[in-house]
Amino acid sequence: MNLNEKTIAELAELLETAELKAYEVTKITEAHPDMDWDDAYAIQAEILRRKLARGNRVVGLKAGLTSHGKMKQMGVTTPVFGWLVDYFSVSDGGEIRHADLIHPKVEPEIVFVTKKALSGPGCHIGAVLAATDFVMPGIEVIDSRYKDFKFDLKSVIADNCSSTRFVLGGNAVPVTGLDLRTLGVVMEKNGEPVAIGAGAAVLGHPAAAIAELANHLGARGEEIPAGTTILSGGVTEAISVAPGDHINLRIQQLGSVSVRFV
Ligand code: OOG
Ligand code: MG
Repeated sequence: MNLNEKTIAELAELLETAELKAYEVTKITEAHPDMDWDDAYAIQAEILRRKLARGNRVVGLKAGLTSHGKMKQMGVTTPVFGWLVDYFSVSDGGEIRHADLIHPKVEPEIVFVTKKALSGPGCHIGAVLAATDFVMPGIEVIDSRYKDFKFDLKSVIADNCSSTRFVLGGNAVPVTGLDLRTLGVVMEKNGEPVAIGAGAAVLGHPAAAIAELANHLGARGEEIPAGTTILSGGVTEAISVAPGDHINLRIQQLGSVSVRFV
């Protein structure tokens, strides 16, 4: 680690305040070009610590930058991991106030809910499928706190991977007999298909994103507990939204979920 505790606390405060007050900031690697991966995850953890101290609770985890579409859009090559807290969750068919956010985008995601703990190193898709209770469709809303939604990997990790809201819905389907690679994914904005893909876009198999998360946590002496909801990462590039937009995500065999921006 190259940053001291005070700098980590200051950067966490900067990024969390930008999130809560919905304004953009300069990406933090400009002032701290020497920060490393551990610094980035330490800032992310400090933002979570602040929220937990205020009474928020963790309701899920996420992997991001797991598909070719996302990596290409953001110009990066490595998956990143973050957490989801209570007020991020929006009900299916619900509304999100655009003015509460900076420059939100939506992503179509296959969401896993576990029934057994998963730990790494060595976690693989077989272990993930054995530990999965069910999968379901989810719309993730991301909102980078950085100017023009532009960042590098360390900056985005510190910013909890742009997390801000998510919507779960559709059917909760057990994975037995389901080929997650060939599940078709169609996301519509105002009735027009704007993002189309299949599960294999996520690391060849969406369960691989969950395995990578378990391995990432394993390297830190942590695991994915049973009963965890996990977003496996946008299948396609993220789509910008404006007030008035209605988003509907359909995933083959998993049903649909929708949200409206007001
Ligand atoms: C980082 C978050 C990426 C995903 O599903 O790929 C993410 C970003 O693109 O802002 O949530
Ligand atoms: Mg995502």
